[in-house]
Amino acid sequence: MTQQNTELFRRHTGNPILTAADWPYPVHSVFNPGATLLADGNTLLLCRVENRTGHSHLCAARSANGVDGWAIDSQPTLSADPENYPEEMWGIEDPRITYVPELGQYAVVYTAYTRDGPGVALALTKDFHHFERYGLIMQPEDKDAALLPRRVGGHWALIHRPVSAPGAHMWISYSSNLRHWGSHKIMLEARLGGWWDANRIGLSPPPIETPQGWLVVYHGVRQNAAGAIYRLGLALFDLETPERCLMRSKEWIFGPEEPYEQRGDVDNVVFPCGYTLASDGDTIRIYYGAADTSIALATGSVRSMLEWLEQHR
Ligand code: BMA
Repeated sequence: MTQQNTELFRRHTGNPILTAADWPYPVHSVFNPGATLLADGNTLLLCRVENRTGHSHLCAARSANGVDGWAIDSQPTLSADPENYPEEMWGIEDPRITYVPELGQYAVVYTAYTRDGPGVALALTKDFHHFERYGLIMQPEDKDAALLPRRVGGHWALIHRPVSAPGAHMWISYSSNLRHWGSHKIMLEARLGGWWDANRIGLSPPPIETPQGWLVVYHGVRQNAAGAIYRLGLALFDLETPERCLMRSKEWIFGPEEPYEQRGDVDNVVFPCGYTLASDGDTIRIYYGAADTSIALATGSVRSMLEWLEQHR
């Protein structure tokens, strides 16, 4: 089984591809990047960067091949702005990027770290230099959110992960204006007991639109005596009714195995917030935070992910 799973995603041999040492200004750690392919063909990563205050901001890194030669912004690209957005008082984290053709803009959905815990914030941008902030769109405690790239049934759709006792599940909500959200539906529940994805799950990168449905890579958090282990699983959702789950994997597809994933500020974490899809429509590059310390890359195939899900549902 492990062998099969290893084949689903191939880690880049040069991992981690980005670390704090690559940054043009002093930072403590870089992880959990959102990702997108820009119109000029460059890969853009919007990285979560933590400095020695312990708070995070977002910083863009661009590369022609998506692997190396990163041009990193010389200062923070998007910083917390607690004077105008008090909900960002403890920083901003974990961006998910969706290109929205109808708006001709990228939607960046990120975590605003409020006094009452994480909430979901939205900003739109055309160029990752100027941002139009919408502020908090889901109150705490809520995170792990991404916008779908197009309307569903005439409405925008946001996947997110509110926390409620005793569990944390994936939800989807709808809006006509990106500001006011309703028609909340549960999308995927954390399992119970001994499962790898018991009690706490969340969306990882934005969903991948395929002819078979929205393919979702989600994370499951397994608590054990030594702490938590963050691993990834797959689920498929109906294209026009995305709260309808068509298939869900029993096993995880990717977990911390390499030293840079197992040891860091937070041990045993693989946490992707973004991917890019090659022009063949199949080759997928997943960019992930490793142990809340550095950024790593793994490559896979959407077709193989769908086949694997069919076999392991
Ligand atoms: C999650 C998020 C991520 C982080 C992970 C492991 O809850 O806060 O930003 O990578 O925990 O610490």
